[in-house]
Amino acid sequence: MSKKPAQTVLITGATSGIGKATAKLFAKRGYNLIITGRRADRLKTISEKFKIKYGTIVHPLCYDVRDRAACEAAVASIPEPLKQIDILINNAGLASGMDPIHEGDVNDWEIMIDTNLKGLLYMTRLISPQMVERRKGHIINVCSIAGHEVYPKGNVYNATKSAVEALTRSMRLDLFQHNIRVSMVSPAHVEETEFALVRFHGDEEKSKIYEDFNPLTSKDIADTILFIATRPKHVNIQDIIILGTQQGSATMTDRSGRKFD
Ligand code: NDP
Ligand code: 8X3
Repeated sequence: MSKKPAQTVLITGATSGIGKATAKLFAKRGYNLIITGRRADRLKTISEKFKIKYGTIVHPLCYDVRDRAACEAAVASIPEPLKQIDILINNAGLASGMDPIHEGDVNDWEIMIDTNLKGLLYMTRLISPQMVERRKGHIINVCSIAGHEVYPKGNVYNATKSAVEALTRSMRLDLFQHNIRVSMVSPAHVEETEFALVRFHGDEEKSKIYEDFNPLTSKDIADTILFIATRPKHVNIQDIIILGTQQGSATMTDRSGRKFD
């Protein structure tokens, strides 16, 4: 019996955190990978490591998801055997700054809107037509608990993730009749990521937000994404909202120490 060809998964923002952990898990499972991000050195190291360790195809694409022309050029450059993408994981994203609305930095706002929203849209617009044509595909958006709950000083980040939540539902309405699944995962705090460092503009002190409780790990989210992607074909998971056990909501965290180490 001939072996089923490996599926191809494109993961945006795979140079660190959730995207990198997800790439590792899918590589381990034998998927062909296309990994993206802006840091060429990391893409090179990760792809070489995964190729050797897991014997899978890993194709790096270095570009900025905010740049529409760069997204188009990157997707056009994908080599023929990988052009048919089975799973698109829209993960690249960030919070930039955490200020009350009247003190917010408009530059931070534009970065979040352009990355979390426009980047996700550009990539979806480029990849989804071939999925529709083949009547085969799965789009998994990395949303956040911030797309379900707002919190003080979360304003624009909350707005972008609420938009991801709305888009995920709306995309499904457009795509379900083409046999395309659209899902999302909505995590609360996740460590083993650069999220806090990026949010606080590289301030290491301010970024120490995970030390006094057990947050989720990037692997927890990778496991969840793999679970979503590997359900039987007739099953489409809309959303998995996932919090660490020491979190009650986006704003309620038991910071009395790490209980599960
Ligand atoms: P990281 O900062 O570790 O990872 C973010 C990834 O996105 C990096 O690979 C980065 O790559 C990429 N990225 C950011 N901006 C761009 C851009 N303009 N163009 C291309 N790639 C970009 O954080 P996380 O792993 O935590 O974040 C991943 C996703 O998870 C985000 O959408 C975030 O909102 C979401 N999330 C995170 C949570 C957390 O607590 N950590 C909780 C809930 C959701 P590079 O810098 O190389 O471009
Ligand atoms: C990241 C989690 O709670 O900082 O999306 O918004 S939170």
